[in-house]
Order: sequence, then C-alpha cells, then structure tokens
Amino acid sequence: MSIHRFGIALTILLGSSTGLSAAEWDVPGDFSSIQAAVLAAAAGDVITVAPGTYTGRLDFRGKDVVVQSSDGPEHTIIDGGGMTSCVLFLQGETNDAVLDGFTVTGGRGSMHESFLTGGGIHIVNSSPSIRNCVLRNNTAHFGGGIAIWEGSPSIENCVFEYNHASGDGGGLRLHYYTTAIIRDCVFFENTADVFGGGITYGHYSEGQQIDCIFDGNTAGLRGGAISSACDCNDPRLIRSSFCNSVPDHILGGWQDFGGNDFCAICDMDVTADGVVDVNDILQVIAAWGGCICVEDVDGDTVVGVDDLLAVIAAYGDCPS
Ligand SMILES: [Ca+2]
Ligand SMILES: [Ca+2]
Repeated sequence: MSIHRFGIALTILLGSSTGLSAAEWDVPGDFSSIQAAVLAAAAGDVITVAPGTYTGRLDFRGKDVVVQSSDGPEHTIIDGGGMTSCVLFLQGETNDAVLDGFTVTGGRGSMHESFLTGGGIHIVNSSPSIRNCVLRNNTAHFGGGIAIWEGSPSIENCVFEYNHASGDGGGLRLHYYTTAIIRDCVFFENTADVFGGGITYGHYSEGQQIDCIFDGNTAGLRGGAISSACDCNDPRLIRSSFCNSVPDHILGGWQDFGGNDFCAICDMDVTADGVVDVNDILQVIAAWGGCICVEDVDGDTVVGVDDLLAVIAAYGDCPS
C-alpha cells in the first residue's frame, strides 16, 4: 500500500470509528439527570439539556464530553443547593470537555487541602472549556465562582457576579501551575474577604484576560479586581476595563498588552469615605510598618513616610 493510499485508509478508519462512538443525548429525554447522561456517555458525545433547574453536583468523571443547554443560561440552571460545588472536573478532562450555556449558582465548594474551594466549579489537574455560563451567588474559601488547581482551562463569554470568597478570589482563583485563558468575561460585584475580589492568582499560575470587564469588585485587603501578589507570572491584560474596584484595581504585577482602561480611583482615601482628610492620615499612622493593606498607598508592602506624604498631598476631595 502506498503512503497515500495508507493515509486514505487511516482517515476512513478513524472517521468511521469516531462516527460510531460519537452520540447525542438529550436531558431529560434520554436521561432524567445530567449526571446520568455523563455517566453513560463516551468521549466525543454531546449532551443537550432542556430548560429547567438541575439541583446537585455534576461530575464530568474524566469524560471529554460536551454538556450544552438548548436555550442558554437564562433558562438552564445547575444549582448546588448550598451543599457542594456545582460542577467538578477532577480526572484530567481536556479542552474537549465542554460546559456551555448554564447558570451555575448556589455552590459552596469542595474540600481541597482543608479548605472549601471552587464554590461554583472546582477544577483540579484538568483543562475543560467553560463557555457562555453565568457564575452567580456561589461561595467558598478560595474561588467563590471557580477555582483551578493545575490546569489549562479556557473560560469564554462568561459572567461572574455576586460570588464570594472568605479567603481569596471571589470570582475566580488560579493556583499551582494553572495557565488559563479568560476571554470576553464580565466580573461584576464579586467579593473576597482578603485578596482578589474578581480574580486571585496563586503560586506558579498565569493567565490572560482578553476583552474582559471588571466592575464593582471588592477585596477586604487589596486587589479589588485582581490580586497577583504571588510567585506567579504577571497576568496579561488585553483590552480589558476596570471600574468601581474597592479598595484598588490590581495588587501585584501585570503585563500591559494594550487597550486596557482604568477608571480613576482614589488610593489615598484609605477610609473609603470619598474624601482625603485627617482621618486618612491617622489611619496611615496607625498602620505604620510592614503590611499588605490599603494604608500602603504606594504598594511597596511598607506603610511609611512616603505613604503619609502621598495622603497629605491629596488632601481634600478625591480626584474624579
Ligand atoms: Ca477618607
Ligand atoms: Ca508604602
């Protein structure tokens, strides 16, 4: 057999085997739950989910399958019921494992290294594709909306809103050798008690924010929109916008790939009451010394005379 003919034969063989194995399933037509469909499905299968609220945990179980809604996230909801993460990718799923078109809500995370992690979606050593989803009202200690540990997922055209982390990463937490692409996403009013209201980067992680909107995200200490104060590669920002972050937009380094937009923010108003006055000066003095805190207005991890002088120089109303 010539190389050319062998190539044709191989193509036919692979094509026919793929054709035989790929199947399409409907929920609730073929299976009463999404989980039952995933358990029965094989790699390459497509599971289409009808409108409704599906309560409980969905575990992809290492299956590179597509789970998509027929009518979009407004009508198709995966609800963790306040008991668990809503969706799990824990067994090496690749970019061919797809979650497309769901609202993911009511999740409170899974135990991972002694912490509740990944309120809405928990990803460990896996690299799924998350598209056209709304992560809303999920909570965890790390990663209220989504947490990723050792993976290379892509997250596209998703909305993260009203998610909360009692630690870091209200919307999204990336950790340990994670490389994520985050494209066309909105982070709206997510909160973290410590760092990174929108996103927190952790050890050895890196990522790109492409055409993303950050609005109204809040951190208890620093990094209202993004925290990258870690042993990580500085995140890349491309055509992304930042407004209404509290107390600041970004803590840590980042790479400017152009087209980014930042609303004015008054770093010197450490009491966050809209005016720089004697109370801000007193609060800076009270925090004197090393810390990662709002009183360190120049972000060098030490509250000192430079910060005090910056506050005095801004005395009066905040610049708008
Ligand atoms: Ca003030
Ligand atoms: Ca300082």
